[in-house]
Amino acid sequence: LPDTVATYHIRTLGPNQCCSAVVQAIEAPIETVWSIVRRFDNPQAYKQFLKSCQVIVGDGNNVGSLREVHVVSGLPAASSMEKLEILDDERHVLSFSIVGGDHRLTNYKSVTTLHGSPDGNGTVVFESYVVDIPAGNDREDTCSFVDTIVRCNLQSLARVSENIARTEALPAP
Ligand code: A8S
Repeated sequence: LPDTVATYHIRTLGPNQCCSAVVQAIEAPIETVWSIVRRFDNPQAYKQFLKSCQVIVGDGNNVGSLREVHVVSGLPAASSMEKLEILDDERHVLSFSIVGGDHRLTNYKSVTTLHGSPDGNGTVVFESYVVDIPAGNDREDTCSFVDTIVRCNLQSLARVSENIARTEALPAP
């Protein structure tokens, strides 16, 4: 496993917390994928459950920036307040935590790392998270709910990145 996986994804859990991770292979160069992931101010570019985002504190490029995201209708939540924890352009690491909102994901924290394939044409994305298990739910329910959202987000990230990569690969007219 790459170094940054061990460094960023292995954490300790509190007694009433659960964690999981999702991996997604993408047929696009790491810098293409990173240009989308690193935009803390624009998560709705690939997170399809989000309809808008406003940066409330900071500029979205610095640790400590806060964003408020609004969720599409039909989900059991309307908004979430999220804080940028890590933005590392060299190692391709982004981490945010959830600090408020009208949903049940208390103490949620995720880390996303990108890993380029040796030939330069592909990327593997690792996203892991930790969250409190809400009262009345169990570990399995909580992880399957969050895993579903994260898996959808990373599949959408793959589609968006691969579309850009295809366009960039077209010969000049
Ligand atoms: C992310 C990850 C997650 C987002 C969840 C898990 C969320 O935006 C949605 C539904 C909820 O019930 C919680 O990377 C919350 O965005 C889609 C509003 C936080």
